[in-house]
Amino acid sequence: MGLGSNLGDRKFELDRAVAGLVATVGIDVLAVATYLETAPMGYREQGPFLNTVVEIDTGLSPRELWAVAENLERKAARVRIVRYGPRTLDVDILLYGDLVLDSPELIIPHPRLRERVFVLSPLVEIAPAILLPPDNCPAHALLSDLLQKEALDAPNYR
Ligand code: PH2
Ligand code: MG
Ligand code: MG
Repeated sequence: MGLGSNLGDRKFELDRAVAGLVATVGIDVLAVATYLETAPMGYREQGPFLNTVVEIDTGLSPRELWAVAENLERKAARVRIVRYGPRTLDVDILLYGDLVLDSPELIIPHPRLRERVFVLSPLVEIAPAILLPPDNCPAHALLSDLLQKEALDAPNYR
């Protein structure tokens, strides 16, 4: 699961979301990555995010899990004015084992997972050898590509 917050007490929001996952019947939390402060991607005119990734074991179906995520967001009284804009809490299903699901409501793996350092970095921290479906691409390889590109794009690069 990918967690993000850039409104209110961001650490409190992530802590509460993790506690909510721990307290959910049918979910075992296996690992929580270090909270990472990240610059906003997509819509830039907003405050920095606190992001993390949580590894869980679950008997819930993807749809049931999605409902849990929605509930956690609702509890955080999520406010979101613009798409990709500021929010108190965002809870995304990043991966569900090796499952590939392409439905109107839910896409797994998360469609923007491979472009996002703020997801790949905590993901690789807790699952260094993870391979992404459907092509078994190593997440750490995607991450180092992105970090290299970022370094080249940086304004102070010469
Ligand atoms: N979430 C977004 C859009 N942009 N940027 C960062 N750094 N972290 C996020 O969690 C994030 C974002 C939409 O979900
Ligand atoms: Mg998101
Ligand atoms: Mg979301």
